[in-house]
Amino acid sequence: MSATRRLTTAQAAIEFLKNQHVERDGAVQPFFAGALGIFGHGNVAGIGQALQQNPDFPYILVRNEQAAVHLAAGYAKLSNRLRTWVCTSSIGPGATNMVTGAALATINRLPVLLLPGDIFARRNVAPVLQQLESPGTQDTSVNDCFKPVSRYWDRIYRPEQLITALPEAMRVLTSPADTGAVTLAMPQDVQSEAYDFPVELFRRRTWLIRRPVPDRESLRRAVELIRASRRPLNIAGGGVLYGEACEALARFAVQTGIPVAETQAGKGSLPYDHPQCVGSVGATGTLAANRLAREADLVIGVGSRYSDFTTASMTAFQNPEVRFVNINVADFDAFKLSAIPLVADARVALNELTAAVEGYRVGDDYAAAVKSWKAEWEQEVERLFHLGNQPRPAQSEVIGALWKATGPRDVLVSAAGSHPGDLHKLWRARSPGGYHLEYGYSCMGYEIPGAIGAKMADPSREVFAFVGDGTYLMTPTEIVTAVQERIKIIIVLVNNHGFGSIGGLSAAVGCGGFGTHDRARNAATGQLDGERLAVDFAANARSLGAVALPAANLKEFKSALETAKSLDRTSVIVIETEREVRVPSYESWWDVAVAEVSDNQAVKKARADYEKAREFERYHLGRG
Ligand SMILES: Cc1ncc(C[n+]2csc(CCOP(=O)(O)OP(=O)(O)O)c2C)c(N)n1
Ligand SMILES: [Mg+2]
Repeated sequence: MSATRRLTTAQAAIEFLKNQHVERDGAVQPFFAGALGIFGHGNVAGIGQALQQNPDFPYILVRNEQAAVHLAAGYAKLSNRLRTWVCTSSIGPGATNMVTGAALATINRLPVLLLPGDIFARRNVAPVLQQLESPGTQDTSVNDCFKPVSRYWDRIYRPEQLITALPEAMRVLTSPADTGAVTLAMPQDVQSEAYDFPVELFRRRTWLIRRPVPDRESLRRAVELIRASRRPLNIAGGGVLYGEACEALARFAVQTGIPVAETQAGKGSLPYDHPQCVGSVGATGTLAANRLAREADLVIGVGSRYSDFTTASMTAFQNPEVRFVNINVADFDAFKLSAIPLVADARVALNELTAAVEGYRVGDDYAAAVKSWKAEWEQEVERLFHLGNQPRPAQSEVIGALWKATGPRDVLVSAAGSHPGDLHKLWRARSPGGYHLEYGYSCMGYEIPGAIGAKMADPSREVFAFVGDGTYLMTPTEIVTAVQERIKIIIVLVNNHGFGSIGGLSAAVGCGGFGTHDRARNAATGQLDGERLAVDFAANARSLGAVALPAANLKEFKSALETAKSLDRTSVIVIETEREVRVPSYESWWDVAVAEVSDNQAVKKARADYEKAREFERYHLGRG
């Protein structure tokens, strides 16, 4: 008989998780920083009790379960996916609050482990508080909602199921190709049940984060394509950062002269002033990158999932001869756009390519075009940073002032609103991880908990959360968690009185900004076009424990930034901007389907333009 330890299911889970480590490039570290969550009757006596008896596995109380998952995702993102948190919730609403966070983590390929409480496995006392009943089966609960948004999902009906479920959870969480949210639903009664677990389950384990090499024949074909290409373009995605392949990318780009454009997740792969860096690409791309993409005969995608923003809804690549080589650890992504798939680690594949294409260099004309378009773009950024708009500044000026106040290692966190587009174009990234955009799910409410997670991942970096008024109103409450944990972040709240982004989109689809302004119900019209809502953001921030720094203009904004930097507490800077002065798009578009029939002239016109623009959408079915 092998040795056993008698523990509850919850105690065994925590004991196991505490002992999991990861190793990459020889460096070993614990995979979990601890647990985040909120207790209710569905986890307090099980997981709650287990956490209490494991003080070396820190527990952090958050204010909303969704925010716990965002915090874990932000932490994992700035840790290049080598560390994360466990998120625990009660059953019912506490659990379903985490579904949005799970989707965000899975879409962004960020590891988070969720342990939602679940209904009684024993069933005799059903329906328990918050139980979803079904007349057709007793084997369903709200936690089934996690199935499509988890990369691994399991329900632990018996204590011994942990012995096989936990290693599966770790396999997925530590897999660069498969990672995302992992959900282990934990029925409330089972959490507290004792079992004689094998001692082996609790030994220290180290999961090797592999760096797979590309297939030889695929590499040979990719090299052939590169050598034959005259207008090649690299697209750097999140995989470059997560795989710590920035230097390898820089060497490849410098040796070959191939310019590097960046996705939201990949921005910061090269510093903005690197000669080969042409900035953002796609729907929110720069002039330089979008022109290069349009004419490219070869696109080398590194660690990208080719979202519609990157491909400008499949209109970005117009050269009829364009081919793709995709370096990606995931088969799924590597095969996109009929590419030659290099299913491999980004760093390894780039190093091998660099050696194999020695002697190849882009032509002088192409290099000259890259240089001059890049210079033209930098001038455009300067223009937008200094519009001098009165009486309120434009958002681009706020971004410019913020950029000047930040240091090269500082981290900028954002996710939704007009900010991701503006920042993708204008932010001058200077270090890997410094540009932290959650743009897989673009989830309003990620910014504050995500920034707290980023700060926890690297306390040596100053972390800024850039949020709109709409986003702030959705989840300001994790400020309380930041205060509780004595964590300093700087929140920059740009108030344009509503949804500037969606308001602009609404106008573009012929709907005139309907439902996107912060205005009261108007008794005369029956619409939301009454007086402006007088939300006092500074008072709100103060009430939650932050230092509030309202700024009436750009000058005050700059001085508020200096004050915020000098503090050791979380602060919220509030600045009003002019909603209608926007950053344009640059020779690009995004497919948002306009109503096909309407009596409204503006909608009809938008539909006609839309149909014309759609003619540029392409399938990339490859050749050979
Ligand atoms: C959770 C969630 N709900 C809805 C949306 C759709 N959406 C995207 S941007 C936006 C408005 C954001 O407003 P604000 O934060 O004020 O930024 P602004 O658009 O004014 O720049 C909305 C509603 C979203 N991305 N996330
Ligand atoms: Mg707004």
